[in-house]
Amino acid sequence: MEGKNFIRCLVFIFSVVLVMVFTIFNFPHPLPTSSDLLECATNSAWCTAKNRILRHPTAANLRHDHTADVPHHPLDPLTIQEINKVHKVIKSFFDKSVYSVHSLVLEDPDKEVVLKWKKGETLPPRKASVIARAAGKNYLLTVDVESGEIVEHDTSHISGFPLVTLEDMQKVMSAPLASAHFNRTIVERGVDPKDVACLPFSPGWFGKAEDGRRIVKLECFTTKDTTNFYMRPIEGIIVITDLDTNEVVEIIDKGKHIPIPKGTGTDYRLSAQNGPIIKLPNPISMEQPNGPNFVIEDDHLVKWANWEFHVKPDPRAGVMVSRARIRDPETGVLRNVMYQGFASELFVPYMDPEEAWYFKTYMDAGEYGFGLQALSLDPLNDCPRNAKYMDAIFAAADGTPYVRENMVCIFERYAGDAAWRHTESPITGQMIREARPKISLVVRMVASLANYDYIVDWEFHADGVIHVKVALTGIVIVKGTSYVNMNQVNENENLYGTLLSDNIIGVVHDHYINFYLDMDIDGEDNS
Ligand SMILES: *[C@@H]1O[C@H](CO)[C@@H](O)[C@H](O)[C@H]1NC(C)=O
Ligand SMILES: [Cu+2]
Repeated sequence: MEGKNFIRCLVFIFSVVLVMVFTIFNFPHPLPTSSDLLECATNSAWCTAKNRILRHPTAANLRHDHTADVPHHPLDPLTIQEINKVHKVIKSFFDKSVYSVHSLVLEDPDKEVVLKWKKGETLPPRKASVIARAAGKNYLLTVDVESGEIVEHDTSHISGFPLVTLEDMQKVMSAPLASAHFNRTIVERGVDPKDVACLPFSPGWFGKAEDGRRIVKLECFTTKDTTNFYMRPIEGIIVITDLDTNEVVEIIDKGKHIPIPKGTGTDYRLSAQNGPIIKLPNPISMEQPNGPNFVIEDDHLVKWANWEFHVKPDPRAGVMVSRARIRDPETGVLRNVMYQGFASELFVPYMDPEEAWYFKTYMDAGEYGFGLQALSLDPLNDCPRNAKYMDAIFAAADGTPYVRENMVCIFERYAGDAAWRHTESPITGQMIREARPKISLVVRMVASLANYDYIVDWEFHADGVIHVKVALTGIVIVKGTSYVNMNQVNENENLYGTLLSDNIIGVVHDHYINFYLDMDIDGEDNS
């Protein structure tokens, strides 16, 4: 590559590839109980399964003990010790009143401060940005980790609510069962309330009667005769619930004539497949006889080929890539490329105007936390053998830290392709043949947002390309219908989707993913 043209070769292709594949994955137990979620001391199926949601840093079976971790870089996420300190401050701030923490993350120092900072220098003051809720009020707090000083910001001009925590979801799922009306209508449809699973979909504001309340709509399924309850919706029932009090505000009870789709043939696990033979391929692995070409310094700084960047797990954004720089091959100087990049929001609107569907406009990052829903990766299946893993330290709703193991994997990818090659024609008399392998570096996480699994890759190439790929897999969310055949559908009728199987419609919808990209190619004067 010509040195002078080097900068022109810094081409950034951000393409979002949405691949809808109905694939096979293991979800060990559909509904953990709240005690599993917080303690995991019991030997329930959820606790003994691979993917635990929360693990306390004291758990003896953690792969890495993070209790003594210290920050090395101004953008390093808060450590266990730092979160513990902030937790103490919040607890005394709220005194004895009940509160919930919806976000507790590092308040990033100003960009100029980060840009000026050099390794070995003392870190800028470590601060935590906290979003909490108590007595029906939102709090936006900044806590100085060292001094414990707490600043409460005025939130009176801000509308809306903080994200729904895992604990909120856990708690609200059983709310409908407290309603006799709900039980009655469920039983009338031939469903035993014991088999019901209700999930909180699309929090939001749905009308004046709910003004000022943190409202979510629950949609319910039956888990009877299937692991894949998503295929067995109890269509038309929407339970409007207050997330703060767990109180059922209203039950929309329509669609009584719509049968619940059958459970047979819905198990997505490989072990349940029959008919055409589907089997997992033999294991494949890539050799790196001389070891990997990258290092992760001080837990978060990745150095590979000519690239250097900072990676951190974030409860809302999933993975944050910061201070991405590339070494100029002529001068050896590290040149700025991107100050920070992350998935800022996912937006999934369904396009069915019916009562039980119109509000399904998920904003997965802001409503549920793209990172909070990124569970532990399955080594060798989610990432290749040569991958290294990064754990996340997040704060639970009570403000205490927990460890999400193996949330991010980093690996070199080599598909056997050449990056550049040339063989000189023998007629010139020059015996030259040179081929350089094409290797890239991938930073990956997988967020499981209820039915969907988003695989997000930040792929770095030695020619300066950063390629962001999003793949979508998991299960489609469906709508119950009385139709079993398109012959029954009046030609003027709009199904707002496709009849996929007996009594099942796949509703038309989109997936939008927005990225925050602060590009700093050779300086901040970028647009
Ligand atoms: C509804 O059914 C569930 C499960 O059988 C039960 O635990 C609950 O008490 C019932 N609720 C009411 C209000 O009867
Ligand atoms: Cu979809």
